[in-house]
Amino acid sequence: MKKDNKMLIEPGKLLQNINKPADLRNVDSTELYKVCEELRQYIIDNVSVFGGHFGASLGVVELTVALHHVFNTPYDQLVWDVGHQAYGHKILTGRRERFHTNRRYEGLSGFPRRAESEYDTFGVGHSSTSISAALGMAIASKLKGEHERQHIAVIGDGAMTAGLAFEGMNHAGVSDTNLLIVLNDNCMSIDPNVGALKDYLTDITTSQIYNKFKDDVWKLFGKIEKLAPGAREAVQKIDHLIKSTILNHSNLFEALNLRYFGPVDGHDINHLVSVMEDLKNIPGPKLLHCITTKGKGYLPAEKNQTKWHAPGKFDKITGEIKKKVYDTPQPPKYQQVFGNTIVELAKMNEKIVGITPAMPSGSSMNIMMKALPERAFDVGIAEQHAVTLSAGLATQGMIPFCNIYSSFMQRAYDQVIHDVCVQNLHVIFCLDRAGFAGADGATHHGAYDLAFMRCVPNMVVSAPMNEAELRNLMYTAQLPREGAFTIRYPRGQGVMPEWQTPLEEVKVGTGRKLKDGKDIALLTIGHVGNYAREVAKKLEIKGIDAAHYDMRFVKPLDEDLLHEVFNKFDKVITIEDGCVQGGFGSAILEFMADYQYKNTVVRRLGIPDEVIEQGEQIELQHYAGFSPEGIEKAVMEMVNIPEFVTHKVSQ
Ligand SMILES: Cc1ncc(C[n+]2csc(CCOP(=O)(O)OP(=O)(O)O)c2C)c(N)n1
Repeated sequence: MKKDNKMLIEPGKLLQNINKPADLRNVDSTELYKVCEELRQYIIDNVSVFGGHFGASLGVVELTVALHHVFNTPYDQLVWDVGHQAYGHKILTGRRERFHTNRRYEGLSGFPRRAESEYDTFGVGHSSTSISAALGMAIASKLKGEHERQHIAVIGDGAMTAGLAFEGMNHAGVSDTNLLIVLNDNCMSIDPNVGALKDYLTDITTSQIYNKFKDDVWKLFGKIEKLAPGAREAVQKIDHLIKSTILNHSNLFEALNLRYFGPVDGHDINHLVSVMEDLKNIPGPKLLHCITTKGKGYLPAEKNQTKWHAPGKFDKITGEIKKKVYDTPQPPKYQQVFGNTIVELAKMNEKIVGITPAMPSGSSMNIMMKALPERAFDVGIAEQHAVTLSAGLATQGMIPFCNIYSSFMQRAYDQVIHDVCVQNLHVIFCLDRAGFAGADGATHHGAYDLAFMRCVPNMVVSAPMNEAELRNLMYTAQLPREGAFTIRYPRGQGVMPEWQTPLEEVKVGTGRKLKDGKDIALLTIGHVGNYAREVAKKLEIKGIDAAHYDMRFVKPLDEDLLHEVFNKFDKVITIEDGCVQGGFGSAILEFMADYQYKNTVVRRLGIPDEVIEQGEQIELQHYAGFSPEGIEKAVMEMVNIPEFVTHKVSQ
């Protein structure tokens, strides 16, 4: 971090004196709007220089200030859903001075993280956990006799589409706890929000008769607050009844036994404060529906909310997003290869359909959604549904390409086993962001997929080393066959500027010998094969002759190729951008044990058995020991220090 960069970002006059929420509570309520202005500006100043999530935090500035002003955090417990919108929260809770390290190696996490602050009550990154987590806290408080303690879950309308959120509400409604769910409704997920819930929320928001009535009830409710509980309950009943009658449907949240309040303007700080003060005194589970604008206060972000979800660095004056400029053509991102290739395949094979759970832009499924809208589906933040929907489609002979980020697939594991593999259905899983995800950190690394997919029957597990391989694997996966087919690839660019290669079938379970050698064999899976290729070339100059095999499939393994390797080499290194435990290297060790190869020493490089936080992908790979330097070092150790080799069999 250059010091001068940090110095550029000066907090406003009020903000510089707010080092914890208690300071905010001392700010006169007439000045809260100024705090909001300064906080918003501070987020803009920081993200424009250092990058990160953007629109979501701008949209909840007033909510953040109101929540910390009204509630007694950290005693009262505030849980942010996903957590990409919690920059204001971080800045107000003692982390302003370190905020320039946000999402960087050894810096602040881009998401709330328990180890980072007592104000981060729950670690997040994956969506829709907030209601269950806050309810757990609320039940614990009740059991401990802490009856005044408040618990607040802030959840977006996108995150609200997930089954987990409904599971939480279903329980909350009968829990008799001090739980407040703040629904931050901006009509957006990363891309525009989808599904019937979105229409329902719009219906409540735009119903004029309902809103007029609601305002009147609210005023009345305020007046009778000090009266006997019986009077209050009577008003509540009438309120409920009329709300249900006025809306086309009965109120969804009230039907789940949650008192519904709103919709309110989520940018009116004074109104928010007064509403929250009221809600604090209303016991039991309740929901406050706030209407906000994603990107509020920064026009380009308000206008193009998807682009400004996480824009990278930008010029805050002109709104120009900074992009690196290259003299030569660059390789595409793997996701772009996926997005274009699925359209190409779908035009050839009418059974192909595309499914994404809320990541059309991130996965590039939006290319198919545009080209063949009736055959590509964004199903909302609903990974479990995405997988079972794919299974259902497959029973009818359709060929679903279900594209899910590797780490989000963790949520749909039962569906992969129970709904797809046990029934031997032909579903193709494209796992994007496999391996280290980079700045999103621990919650987003796609570390475990090779391990958790390869142990399931009726499943092929593969990883392309480059763009052409991705295309060929996608082509192969949609050919007539039974069972599931996983193709995992990393975040970021491949290696082939000329990536539009002809589509060719790959024989399932075959790898490629890319270089012969005699001193040591490097076995790789996926994109890291490019590192091994680079290292093998470099080592030649040092007089070390390393062979390189791109295994391409973790399941089934290319046993012929492996027999060749283990009959020829007494030193082998396996390399994967995935967990060493149970992953590709483990599969190789199992092969070795099964065929009783005793004379080869194997070292496994990959993601170690620990939680690794954020950083550039290459920084993290370096830390884990499988960057090009790490691979070279491992080879040198094995080749030059025989004593080391005999004692250290694996990592
Ligand atoms: C389980 C899971 N799936 C997908 C994502 C990727 N993701 C991050 S934020 C986001 C949109 C969330 O929308 P919403 O809750 O409405 O918040 P907003 O960004 O609109 O404030 C998505 C899909 C995720 N974090 N977790």
